[in-house]
Amino acid sequence: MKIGITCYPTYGGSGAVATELGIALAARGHEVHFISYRQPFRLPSFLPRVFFHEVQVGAYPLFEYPPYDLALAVQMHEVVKMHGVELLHCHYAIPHATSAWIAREMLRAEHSDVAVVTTLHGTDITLVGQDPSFHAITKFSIEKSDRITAVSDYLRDETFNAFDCTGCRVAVIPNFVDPAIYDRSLYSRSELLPFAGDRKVLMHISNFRAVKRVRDIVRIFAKVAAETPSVLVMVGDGPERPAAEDEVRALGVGDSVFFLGKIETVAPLLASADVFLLPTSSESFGLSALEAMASGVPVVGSDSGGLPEVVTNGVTGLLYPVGDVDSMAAGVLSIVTDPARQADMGAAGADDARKRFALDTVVSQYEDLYRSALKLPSDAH
Ligand code: GMT
Repeated sequence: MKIGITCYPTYGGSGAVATELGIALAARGHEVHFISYRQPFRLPSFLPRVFFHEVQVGAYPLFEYPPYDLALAVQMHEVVKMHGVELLHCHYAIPHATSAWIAREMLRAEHSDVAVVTTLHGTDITLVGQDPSFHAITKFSIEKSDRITAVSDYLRDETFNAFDCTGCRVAVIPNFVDPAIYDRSLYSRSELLPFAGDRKVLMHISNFRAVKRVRDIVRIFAKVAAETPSVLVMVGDGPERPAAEDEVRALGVGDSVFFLGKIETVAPLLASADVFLLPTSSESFGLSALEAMASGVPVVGSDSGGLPEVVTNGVTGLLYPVGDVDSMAAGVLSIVTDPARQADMGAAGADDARKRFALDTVVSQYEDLYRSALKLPSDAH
């Protein structure tokens, strides 16, 4: 198949999933065309059967808000015509699904066509899509997609609730990990994090937005560090980083908290962690938690959104009510002070990640969905 993939190319789970899906599809022989305003951050410079088409938005003094969605629609239309792309797979509803609908209408006016698949990732439904300025266009764009997927049961249900989308058929296809990359045995912690020494390593990776509750992460860490020698490694960047840094100063833990900034390849870091923290207020899936599990790292986080579908409470991690910093700190301590428990939970997470979220299984699910959108026989390539 010839597949166009549009995603946000910058740091974030939806772009990571879209890019790794495209790479896996190309490895299976499909031709993949990424269409976005920048090369996706997890896409290496060249791979066979993988192409990148940059969306250029023309500048004009009248444009206080340059219309990226229209430029994207034009680029999608162009790529379909030039390369015979059969299907556009949009990751994150707005504006990608809207642009794909426009591109398809343009093609139909020329007696051509393209199938549109939209994968809902999280805040496109739970936050941004519910903003009054985007609600109607989000609902419209979802309903006009040929196939819709959500990354968790939670997100599928939220889609029905938020958009009263009774006619929508939302297939749940979870996110996935490549076990060949997220493998603890491949990396050496002492080389990578020499500053940690023998101390326990608590880690968080995100784009530091308000939903991540980064102040809670620092508060949990301060309680743990008061009981056992530990460091906190914060990976990523975003609007709430100053708030986290404020909390570090306020709690006087600056000499054991390390902000590493945006890092594209996180597998070696995760393999160096003892516990992964994700106390987010609402996470539709929690790709970073899955990557931690695959790396043999127990997850301590909140019992909300789609996270309980990824982390099995008491088996591969510990989940508590949002904001319950005391319990989360006690949970971390119960893991890091009991090496056997930490090893069991880590091994259970790695095993579960390989069984329930294996790359091969999930990519096959997407292939089946594409074939059904294109009305191809189920085993045709
Ligand atoms: O929806 C977002 O906030 C953005 C998105 C991203 O690009 O990081 O994150 C969402 O998609 C990820 C990949 O499917 C999920 O693992 C994250 O849980 C989800 N974020 C939220 O729901 C807050």
